[in-house]
Amino acid sequence: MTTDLDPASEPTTATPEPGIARSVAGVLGVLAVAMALGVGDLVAALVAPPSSPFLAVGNQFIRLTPEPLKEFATSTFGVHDKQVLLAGMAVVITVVAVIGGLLSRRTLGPGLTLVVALGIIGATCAAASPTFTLPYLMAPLAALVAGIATFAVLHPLARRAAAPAPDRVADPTGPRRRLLLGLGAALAGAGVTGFLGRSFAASAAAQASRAAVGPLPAPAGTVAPPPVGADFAASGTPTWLTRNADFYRIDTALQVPQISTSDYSLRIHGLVDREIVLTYDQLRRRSLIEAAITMTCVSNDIGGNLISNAVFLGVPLRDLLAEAGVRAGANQIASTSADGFTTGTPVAACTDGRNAMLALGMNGQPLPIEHGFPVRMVVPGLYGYVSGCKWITDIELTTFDAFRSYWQQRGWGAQGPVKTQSRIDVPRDATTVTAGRVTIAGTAWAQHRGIARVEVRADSGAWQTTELAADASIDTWRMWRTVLALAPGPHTLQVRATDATGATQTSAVTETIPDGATGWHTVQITAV
Ligand SMILES: Nc1nc2c(c(=O)[nH]1)N[C@H]1C(S)=C(S)[C@@H](COP(=O)(O)O)O[C@H]1N2
Ligand SMILES: [Mo]
Repeated sequence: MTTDLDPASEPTTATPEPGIARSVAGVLGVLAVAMALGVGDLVAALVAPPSSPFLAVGNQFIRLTPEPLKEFATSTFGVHDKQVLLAGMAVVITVVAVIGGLLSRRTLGPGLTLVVALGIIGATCAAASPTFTLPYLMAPLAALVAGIATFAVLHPLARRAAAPAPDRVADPTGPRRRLLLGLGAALAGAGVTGFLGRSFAASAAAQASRAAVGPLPAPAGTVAPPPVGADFAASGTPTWLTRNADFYRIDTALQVPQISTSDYSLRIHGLVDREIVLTYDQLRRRSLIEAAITMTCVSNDIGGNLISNAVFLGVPLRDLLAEAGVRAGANQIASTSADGFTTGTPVAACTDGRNAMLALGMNGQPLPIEHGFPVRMVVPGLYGYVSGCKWITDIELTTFDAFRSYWQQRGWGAQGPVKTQSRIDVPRDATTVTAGRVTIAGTAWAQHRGIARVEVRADSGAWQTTELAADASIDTWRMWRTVLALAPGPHTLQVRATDATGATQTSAVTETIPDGATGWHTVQITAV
């Protein structure tokens, strides 16, 4: 064991002799932390996936992030906000680890203190998970032990390698070799545990379970075939149906819940006459409905693309609610997902005859895992944050006074009816078109009211009514197109929609928070 033999160097810390080289010290810090995170991730994958220290910290960050920052993240990074968060965390943790290593060039203390501090942060975040149970502490604990052990083993090796020559007469390259071996082993250990952790977490079990679902039962009754001419994709709008792989994805899950149908059950309770518990098989054996439903995120900015359309197959909510017997006074359905996220849906929207359902299928396939496999709620006409609970495991009949859902707790509206909106898909903002007859095409939506008219105008001129695509359903988006004569020069194009109740989309621009953006989508183009 080396000790500090040179007290004279204390005040300056500039004497490099007995200290570990800066580069090596930084690497030590990073490897100790990497090993901790790798082991933590692996143990979490085996014991309790949400307790992975790295992800637990990320999840806690998501839960605590102040609204404006979260809004900025979704509007700037869209559906990639999670990757950006994880990358940002990796950078911060690396910097902290390097600093920890650098502070430990002579003694173990500072580096160990840092590893312990990170361990405590990891454990605290895991403990703050809404689905916390005692086993959640195992992964952070294992991470802590792995981090301390790695640092405590590598540090003396590095000290010896940095020690002056007398130590090494017999075997001059020995200490360096052993250090390199140690560093290599730690790197491999962190890599292998991290890789295994990630592979186990992307549970083969849930994927296999989804593959084993097989063809879902046909819905009862006849279902209208997808309408012909429901989009103007040839003119540049999205296709009427969105492929599962292209369907927008928004959730707070850094790690998507992995559930096998055999483990799945749903409880319906609260203000009901009879509590019901249903397995996946019981759900799929019930009478099913199928309907195209356009889902929209409340965080969709004017002209944004957090909107998609799919055919969902599922159990009508009104049947389940009737069976449970909703008590008088219950006006809210509080839904909880396997990862603790909650939505709060008006009971009325699930019993008024619309196609509100617990969806098992999406576009002819079992729900994709990231869209809620095995079961999610879908309610036409409501934003996803109040109605689209994915990985749903619990439904409690309650009141709006008694329960505030995840996003309501964070300042968003209790009720989330989708606002009438429209978007210009072509030409895109800040592009150049050939002057003359220019095709303008786009998308409009007013779910569960329907789109009756879409108008466009150039340069604040007269509004011109556009051609609407085939009317599929009041619950789905509607594409539109027209041709405008545009002279050479800059032009401002605007669109507004009128829903089937006769209400025209407001020009007043509002933020997405608390209950959805309003305002006309406007693009600036140049005709040449
Ligand atoms: N479990 C869970 N369900 C959730 C969310 C979530 O974060 N967790 N986000 C909601 C929001 S805000 C939206 S817009 C929709 C998006 O559904 P999608 O990802 O299938 O498009 O899911 C809703 N359901
Ligand atoms: Mo959303």
